[in-house]
Amino acid sequence: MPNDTQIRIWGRANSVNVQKVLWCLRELDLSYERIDAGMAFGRNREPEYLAMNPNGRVPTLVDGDFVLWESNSIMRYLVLAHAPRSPLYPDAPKRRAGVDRWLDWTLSTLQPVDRPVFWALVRTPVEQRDMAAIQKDADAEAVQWRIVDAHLASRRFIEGDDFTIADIALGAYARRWFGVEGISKPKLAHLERWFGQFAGRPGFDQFIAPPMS
Ligand SMILES: N[C@@H](CCC(=O)N[C@@H](CS)C(=O)NCC(=O)O)C(=O)O
Repeated sequence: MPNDTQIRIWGRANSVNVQKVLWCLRELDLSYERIDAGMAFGRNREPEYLAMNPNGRVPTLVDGDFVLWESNSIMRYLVLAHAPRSPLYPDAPKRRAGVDRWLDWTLSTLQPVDRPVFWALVRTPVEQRDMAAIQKDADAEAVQWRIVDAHLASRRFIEGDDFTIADIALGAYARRWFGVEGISKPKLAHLERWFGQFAGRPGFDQFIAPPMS
């Protein structure tokens, strides 16, 4: 394993945005140290943390004297700085733009519809759940997953033959979508087939597949 122990990741391992970064680090075979922060762990509202990341959110990357927040930007940086020839984030402008649009779409479109469903079914006590409202939110999320499903009809991975950081970003959310129970979800065969390829990838098995919390 290369000597990259100057990489430090701040953030709890059950955060989807931290999980993306951890999966990416594993794909790149980079070593790092992770420090728990956020929710029950606290630390992210302390002045030292806010000096690194004024949002008070996780993850934050520290690489030597370089500090970066925003999980998708961290994934891009990790490839460009530590594995610039890696197909995880392709060089060719059109291929890179294809990857970038899914990274942007995940933040702008998928995350807002995933959040209420995930929080209601994973982080809310059963007796406090309003299942009718949750089903409505799940239906709104399904609309977005149908777009991914249709795109995958003719592609092995989201942007073609190569696994990229766009698969990581979408895959981390897909694990939540497939993992939540108690709502009705449409059968999306292409999405299922695509998601089924990730089992066995060490970063997926270690950081994404474990029980959600
Ligand atoms: N767009 C940001 C979102 C960061 C974010 O909202 N992180 C959540 C966890 S997924 C957070 O910090 N929540 C507060 C906490 O954990 O205390 C990113 O992708 O890094």
